[in-house]
Amino acid sequence: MDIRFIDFKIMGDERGSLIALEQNKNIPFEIKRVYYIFDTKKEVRRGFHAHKKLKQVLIAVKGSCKIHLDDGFDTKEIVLDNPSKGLYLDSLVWHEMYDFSDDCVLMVLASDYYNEDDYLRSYDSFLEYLREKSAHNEQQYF
Ligand code: T46
Repeated sequence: MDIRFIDFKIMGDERGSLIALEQNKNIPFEIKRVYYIFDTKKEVRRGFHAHKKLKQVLIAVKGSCKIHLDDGFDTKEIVLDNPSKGLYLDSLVWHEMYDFSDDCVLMVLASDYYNEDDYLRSYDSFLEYLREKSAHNEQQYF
């Protein structure tokens, strides 16, 4: 699975640290939306979807959480626990977030506005969408 982390430059001095996020620079798309998830209980698991088109960068700006990733072939568990590291999440990756620390603030930069039609919210519909897409690509190729 092609998972990409982005290392953000920390501009620190004796006063503390600062990170700047810029669209089409250290964030590889135009940023249309920012949201953040916080006060999530440790035992809660959320996500359980993939996006058809949306690209996102996830950053644990405080605390930590884990992410389960699944592209229909491979799965991976990754830990986000560093505000200077972003997880680039391409479209068509099933993801679940879990094991949130009490203080976790998970900030997400997204390439588009909120659109419920972009969500594949059942695992079966995700696999079906992948199958249809690869059949369509094969047809175009031959
Ligand atoms: C994702 C992961 C990482 C909105 O109205 N606008 C928004 O921009 C968002 C993100 C959500 N909502 C509504 C939709 C639901 O009624 O807020 C409620 C909670 O959203 P959801 O259940 O989708 O939350 P998560 O944590 O399962 O997923 C979120 C994002 O929705 C999703 O795109 O990739 O975080």
